[in-house]
Amino acid sequence: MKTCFPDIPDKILFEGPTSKNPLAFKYYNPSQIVGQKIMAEHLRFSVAYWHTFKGTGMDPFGAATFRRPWNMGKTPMEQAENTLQAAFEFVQKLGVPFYCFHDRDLAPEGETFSESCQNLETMVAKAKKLQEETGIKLLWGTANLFSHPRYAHGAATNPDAHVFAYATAQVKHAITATRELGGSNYVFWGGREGYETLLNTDMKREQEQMARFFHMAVDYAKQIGFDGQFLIEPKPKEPTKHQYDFDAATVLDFLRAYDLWDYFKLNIEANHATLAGHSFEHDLTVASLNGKLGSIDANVGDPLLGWDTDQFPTDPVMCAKAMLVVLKQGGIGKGGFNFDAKLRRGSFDENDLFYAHISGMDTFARGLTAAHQIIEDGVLDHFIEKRYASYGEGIGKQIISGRESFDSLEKWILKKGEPAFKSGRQEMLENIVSSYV
Ligand code: XUL
Ligand code: CO
Repeated sequence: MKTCFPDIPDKILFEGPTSKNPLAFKYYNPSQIVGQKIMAEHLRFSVAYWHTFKGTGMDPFGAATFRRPWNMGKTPMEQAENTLQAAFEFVQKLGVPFYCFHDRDLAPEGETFSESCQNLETMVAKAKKLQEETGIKLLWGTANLFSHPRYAHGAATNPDAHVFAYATAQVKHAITATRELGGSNYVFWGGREGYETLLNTDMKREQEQMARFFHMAVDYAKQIGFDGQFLIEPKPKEPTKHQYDFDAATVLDFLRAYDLWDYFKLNIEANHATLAGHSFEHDLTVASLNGKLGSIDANVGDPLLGWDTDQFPTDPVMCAKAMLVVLKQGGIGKGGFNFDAKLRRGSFDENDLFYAHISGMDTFARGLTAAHQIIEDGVLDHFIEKRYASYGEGIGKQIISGRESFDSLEKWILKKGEPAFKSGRQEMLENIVSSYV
């Protein structure tokens, strides 16, 4: 097939912050060393197949605006093959090491379950060949358990055992495909695992079913020797009103309660964290301090809109705060930064896909270098250390040692009286962080 991106050079290059070329990186310089690693190894960027190659620009008010040449083949399988070619051309030109897919955007759903599996197998074989030829790797695979009408009431949490069984069979093939392609991770996003009304829902049963489903997935991964990391991606509100995987804290509690702790980490998505009423760095921190930050879906919501707009990140301060969390845990490990982000409906040119990814990559690169320097200079760490210094001596040290009680501390207070007032210096610290970006 001929090129899908004729205006784009073979490779998007780093030209530095003074460049005016919109098809060049200003900050993302893959080979630049930041601390112990080069930028490419820190950021492990990935392109999301569903938005970038299968996104249509459709919204509830209007039809598709993206007319991608690769989605115009005669049959669904021909379209899938054209899309795969376009995807590898795009990822290669952008110079990103990874991609991610849902089973149903790599290969179309067939008339029967067997035909769907066959389509997937055919496309996996083709993807494997292109991976070998280009060196591009799979960051993670996943299954689409939310688009088909059979999943209207959920997949693993569906009240109908028949649908539960269908979902497990589908995921079996998605994990197999991910293993076949050497995927570093496999992601579980609940999709419709939640409910609309308790008038028709047994919440306890549904959560138990979800746990059962995860245990079966763990067993299957062991059975076939899949050594990728299992990740759960929390998200509140959408598509169901009450999602069981609401945020990082909710998912961690679920893993503890159902004996799944050792088998899963989290894939934290910025726009999901903010939909849950948290900042991106909050949910990253909740995951990280529990040793569970496995990967990141790099996007951003619109502060004026209350839904999952999945935009490309453009705020380097937000990215610096995120990168502080990642650097402090020693990196993102087997995970990466997957642009689960889409163009606005009016940005319908193929070239817009490049502008968007370049912008997101530059923004994260700025966040990375800023966070690294903030840590090197110890500005925040030093302040935080001083803020808690009272626990390192005197009564604070005693409290930590476990030797104090309500009674003994009351006696101490009766002697010492009121504590001194100490400012948290929030505005000063905010200005310090922006001065590094
Ligand atoms: C949906 C979402 C998904 C997951 C993978 O909001 O983020 O695309 O990342 O299923
Ligand atoms: Co996501």
